[in-house]
Amino acid sequence: MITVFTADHRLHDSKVELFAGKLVPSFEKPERADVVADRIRAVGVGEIVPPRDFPLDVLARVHSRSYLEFLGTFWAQWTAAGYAHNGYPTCERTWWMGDRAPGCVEGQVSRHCHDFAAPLTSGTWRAARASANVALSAQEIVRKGARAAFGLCRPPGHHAYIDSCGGYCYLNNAAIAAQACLDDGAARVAILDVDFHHGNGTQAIFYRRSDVFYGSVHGHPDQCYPYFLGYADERGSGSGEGFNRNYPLRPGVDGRAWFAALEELLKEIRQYGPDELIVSLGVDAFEGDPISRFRLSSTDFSRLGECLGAQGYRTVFVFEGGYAVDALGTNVTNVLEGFEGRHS
Ligand code: Q9C
Ligand code: ZN
Repeated sequence: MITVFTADHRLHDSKVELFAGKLVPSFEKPERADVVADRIRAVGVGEIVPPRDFPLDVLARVHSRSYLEFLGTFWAQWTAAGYAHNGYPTCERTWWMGDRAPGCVEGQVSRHCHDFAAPLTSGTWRAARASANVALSAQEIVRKGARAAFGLCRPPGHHAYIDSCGGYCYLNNAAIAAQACLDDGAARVAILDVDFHHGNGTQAIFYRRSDVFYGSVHGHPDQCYPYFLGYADERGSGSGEGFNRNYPLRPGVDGRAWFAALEELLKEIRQYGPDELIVSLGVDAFEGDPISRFRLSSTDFSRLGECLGAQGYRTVFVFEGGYAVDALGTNVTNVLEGFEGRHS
């Protein structure tokens, strides 16, 4: 399987993140993508190719022009205002506060960040743009005939909304790839999100649409980030009714419960009958993950790959979360090798 990857992801390096009220070394760090690329080379999963550049218009099929403009101009505005550290929101925008577009950079950050887990740095825009190019290039490889491809994206994407960043995510890579797939002629695309966290951004982007099915297995939002979306009764609305499916599971579950939920979700995807499958491939459901609370083993990730390979769809894998750096390479390659019916 071809992997798309670029070292440009390193341009985003927030160094610290806010965790339980403290600034701690970032869990979402450049090393994450580098160890996965190293492991792909060591195992010989397949060729690693660089992404090609896609125009801004392709991103604007999912994100608002004003949000893209904000991300693209943020660092220049931030430094012009005299700041040198990471950008964080200073005010929360909730619906009863109105929906104005502030002119000052502090106001814009508050307008476009929905939590405190997506610090904005000097290189965030360039890295996020490269990450979207990685997902789009992987999608293009599959569209041109490959059975599958892996977009080794960083920063991740599934918590990013149409016009806001959060949860380490700035551009929604899986959503951008799904939209590109439709624009290339597909009628229906399914996104399967196996990251430990619910992909609230992806769900929100497609909630009212029938051309993209979104399904996720994740930590119950009653106890797990992102808290406000991911409940089982969220099934889509309007013409999107029936095309959103959530399987929240309690913290602590192991492979048994997790695969039981996955099998149910795969049945629903089969009924939907997508032209292509996009997998939001987070591996933070791993038992050793430092910020997540499921108990999947490295062997379970091989099984996940086999399971997905058996579905028969053209498949684009898009990397999302996973923070147990020592096991990250193995867990990701186990999925990819399992998909191709190989065991490492
Ligand atoms: N104590 C992804 O895996 N931090 N994002 C939550 C809870 C944010 C995860 C802190 C986690 C974001 C792509
Ligand atoms: Zn996650």
